[in-house]
Amino acid sequence: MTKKKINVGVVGYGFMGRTHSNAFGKVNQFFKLEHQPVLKAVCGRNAENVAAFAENWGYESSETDWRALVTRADIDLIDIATPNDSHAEIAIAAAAAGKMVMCEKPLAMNPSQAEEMVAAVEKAGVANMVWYNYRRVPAVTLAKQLIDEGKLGRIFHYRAKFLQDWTISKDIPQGGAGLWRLDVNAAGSGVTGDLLAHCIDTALWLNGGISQVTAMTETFIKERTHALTGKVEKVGIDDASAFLARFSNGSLATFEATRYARGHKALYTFEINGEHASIFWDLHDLHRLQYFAHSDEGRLRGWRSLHITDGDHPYMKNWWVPGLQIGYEHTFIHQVADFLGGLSDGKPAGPTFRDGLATDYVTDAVLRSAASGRWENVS
Ligand code: SOE
Repeated sequence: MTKKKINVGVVGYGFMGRTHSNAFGKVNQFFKLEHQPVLKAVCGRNAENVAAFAENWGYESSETDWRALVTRADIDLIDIATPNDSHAEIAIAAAAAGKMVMCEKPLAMNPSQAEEMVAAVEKAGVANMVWYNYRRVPAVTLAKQLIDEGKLGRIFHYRAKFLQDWTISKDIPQGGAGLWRLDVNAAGSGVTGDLLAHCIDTALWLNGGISQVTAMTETFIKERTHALTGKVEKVGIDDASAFLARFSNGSLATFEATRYARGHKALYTFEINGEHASIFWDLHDLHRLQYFAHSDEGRLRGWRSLHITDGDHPYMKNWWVPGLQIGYEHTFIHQVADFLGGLSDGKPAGPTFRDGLATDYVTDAVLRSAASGRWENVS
C-alpha cells in the first residue's frame, strides 16, 4: 500500500528534538499505518549545529528561522520542540498557515496563552497534540484500560510524585540552551510546569477532572548566574512543589515534584487505590505494573508484579516477542502512531491542545494556591 506522506518540520533540536525525530523516523517500521512521516526539515538558530543534526537524523533540509519553516508549502505538520516561551507563537502561526501542530509539554507559559493556542488550532481545523508521552508507556495505558473496565471500582486515592536531583548545586547557572528550565522567562514555572504537569496529565486521563487544589512551593536556591547575561539574577522558578487535590469524582490526591531529592533522577510514580483494587507504577521500572485485587482468593491475595511485555498488552504486539522489554523512547513512537491513527479514523488521539489546556489550568491553580496560601478552584 502506498502510504500518505506527512511532511514534518521540527522546530528545536535539543533533548526533545531527538526524541521526536527518533519517533517520526521509526514509527512506520513498527506500526502498520496509512500515513508516513517524512523528515522534511529541522529548524534551529545555529546554522552549523542544525545542519549537523539534520544530517545525523536524516532530515532533507534545515532552516534557521521558524517563520520560514511554518509557511513552507512542502510542510504538512509543525512539531514544536523548543523551550516553553516560544510554543504559543509558533503554534498559532503554524495553525494559521494550515499546518497540523504537535507541541512539547507544557502547552504554554500560562492558561491564557494556552487558550489562544486551542482557539487557533480549532479555528483552523488542524490536527493537534501535546507530547505528554508517559500516557503511552504500555503499563500506564494498561492502567487506563483497567480503570475504564471498572476493575478498581470507585476510586478513593490518587498519589503521584516526580522526583529529580539535578539542580541541587548552587553553581549551576540558569538560562541558555541546556538550562532554560531554570529560567522563569523561558520556562514559565519550575517543577510545577515541567514535572507536575506530567503527573497531572496522567491523572486527568486516568481519574478525570481536578476541581480544587491547595499547594506549597519553594525556591531553595534564590539566585543563580544567568548563562546569557553573565550576571547573578534572582531565580523565579519553583524548585519544589507539592499539592493536595480533590477530583470531581470525589477522590483525594497528593502530588509532589522536586529537583532536590538527592538520589532520584526521574522517579515518576503513581498509586491509585480503588474499592476493589489498587495500582502502582514507577518510571524507573516502567515495564511493570503492580496490581492488588481484593477479589483474589484470600490465601493468595497480594500485590502482583505484572511484566507488561506480552502481545495482549497495549502496543506490545508491535515490538519484539513476549518477555522482552521496551523503554522511554518507545512512548514517543506510540504517540506518533496514535496521532497518525487518529488522522485515518477521524478520532483525534489525545492529549489534544484542549487536554493540554486542562493541565495548564491545574498547574495555574497550584501556583495561585502556593501564592495565596488558600485552596483554589481549577478553572
Ligand atoms: C526535566 O529534567 C525533564 O527532562 C522533563 O522536562 C521531561 O518532560 C521529563 O520527561 C524528564 O525530565
